[in-house]
Amino acid sequence: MSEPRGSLYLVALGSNMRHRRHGDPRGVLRAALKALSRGATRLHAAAPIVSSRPLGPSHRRYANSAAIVSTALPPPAMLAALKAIERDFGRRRGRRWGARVLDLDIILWDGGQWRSRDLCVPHRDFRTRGFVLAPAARIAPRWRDPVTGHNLLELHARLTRRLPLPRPAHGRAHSSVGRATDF
Ligand code: A4P
Ligand code: MG
Repeated sequence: MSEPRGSLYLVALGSNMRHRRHGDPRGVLRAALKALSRGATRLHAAAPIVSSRPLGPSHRRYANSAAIVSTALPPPAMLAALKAIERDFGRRRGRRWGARVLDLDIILWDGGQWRSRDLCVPHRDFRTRGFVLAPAARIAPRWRDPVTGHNLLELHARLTRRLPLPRPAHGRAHSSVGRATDF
């Protein structure tokens, strides 16, 4: 079977609910990583699964991970593919930030930035979230955020040292950053 190469995406995975077949949130993420290696997507790297304190109203701890995925899908179709996997895992849309069996977010895309009504890439909040940056920096330390110009290792170091981030340069696309070769 041919490789569906085209674009690379950095995808964040989160779960804080059990699944009747896959078990606890770690089991859910392991199964989700397998799902990312089927169909229109290929899994290139997966970060070790971490346990994290919930941000927001949910009381249950999360399992989080990150994956590098290749696909021929452009960003809106990639979002639709991720939502289809979430649905397969029984995700129901409910309260924002409510407990969920599986959350798959697009964090970075090697094509740079994407803005539409339903999709914002890079993900709006990833620079302030350790549960995204820690796993992501393990698998793609040199992948550069096209908005701030910092790579994931730098963003993670800045977050853990609580250094302020420079103001995002909204609307400025850096065409030469974030390519696969930057890992
Ligand atoms: N959307 C826009 N941009 C994107 C993108 N880059 N990737 C839109 C994915 N979706 C994107 O997301 C809501 C809508 O955002 C989507 O329909 C899509 O059109 P959602 O997944 O349906 O709902 P959500 O996840 O409840 O909202 P949101 O704002 O995505 O929340 P987050 O940012 O995913 O945060 N604490 C810990 N420790 N670990 C976690 O993983 N996750 C959350 C959810 C809260 N607290 C957490 C964790
Ligand atoms: Mg989400």
